Amino acid sequence: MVKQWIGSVISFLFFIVTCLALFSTPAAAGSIKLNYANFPPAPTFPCVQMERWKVEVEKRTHGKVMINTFPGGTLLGAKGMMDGVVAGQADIGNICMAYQPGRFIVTNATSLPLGIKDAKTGSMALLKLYEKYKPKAFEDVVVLAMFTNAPGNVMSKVPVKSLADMKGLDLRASGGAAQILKAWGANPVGMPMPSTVEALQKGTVKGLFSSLEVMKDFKFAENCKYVTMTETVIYPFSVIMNKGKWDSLPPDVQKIMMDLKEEQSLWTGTYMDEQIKKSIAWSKESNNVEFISLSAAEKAKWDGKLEFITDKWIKGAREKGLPADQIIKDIRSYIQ
Ligand code: 3IO
Repeated sequence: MVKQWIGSVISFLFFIVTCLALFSTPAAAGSIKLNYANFPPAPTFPCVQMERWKVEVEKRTHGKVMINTFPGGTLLGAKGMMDGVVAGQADIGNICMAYQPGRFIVTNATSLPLGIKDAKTGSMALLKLYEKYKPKAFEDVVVLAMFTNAPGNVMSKVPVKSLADMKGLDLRASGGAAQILKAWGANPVGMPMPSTVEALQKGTVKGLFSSLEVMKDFKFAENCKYVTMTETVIYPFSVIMNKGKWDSLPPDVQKIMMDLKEEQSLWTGTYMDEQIKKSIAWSKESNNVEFISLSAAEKAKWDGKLEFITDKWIKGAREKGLPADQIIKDIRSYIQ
């Protein structure tokens, strides 16, 4: 009796397992294909993080999702990225929010001169800010990651040692960083990072204001033999997905991507901070770049010129009905 009963239980279990195997076979490998657009060249950090995300997603979905990556603006360029992803020209895209400053008011508050010390801190603060406020600017897309570059320094063809040297100097920057250059008396020239290569070669600009990994990744050290250490202001980035495409994904894939969001953001900030160190060493060794530090007194003068910028942002954001003071308070507490 008992033996017979155990026998039927075993055959029943066997039946269940067979059914599961037959009916829940995962979708065929590569059955979901996603296009991921990026604007700068493949060796730069936004594209390195893109390749890392691709590998992780393909691994964690066991190949059910395959990502086709398009670096170097081959699918969408810097300025058309957001609208291109909303329209579905690419499924996924990487945006630099500084290229459309009026569009990303809340998240661009991270590029005020608030003293973010590195990319890891900036990336986590940006992601937290996004998660708390879920800004309207992102309502047509799904956010897959948020990160920042490291604080900006002046890379130039001429030495910059004082505010007098900055006066009227044509330096490339965008968004919040451009406002800071202007406050220092320089002449900010707005353009996305990839256009800077030609602008420097032609002499349209005398340098740029951004994170130092570009000295190596874009070989700017060949043109810019001087770096002035200002360690001021980051650029916020986001990886976004077309909403319709997102809705079409199975829940297990969506979960894998959401579980990756914070991890990917942190990975990118950490990677960026590492690249800065390598780029500084490389610039000194291979191109003899001179790194200029401002004296404490000079630095105080530079910082003093920036005090009005945050107040001005608060005033403008308040007028748009945003909780401006709280946003600044939150960023300050996230970056402590
Ligand atoms: C950046 C943009 C593309 C590739 C590498 C980069 N490193 C820093 C940035 C920030 C940026 O977009 C800019 O305009 O300085």
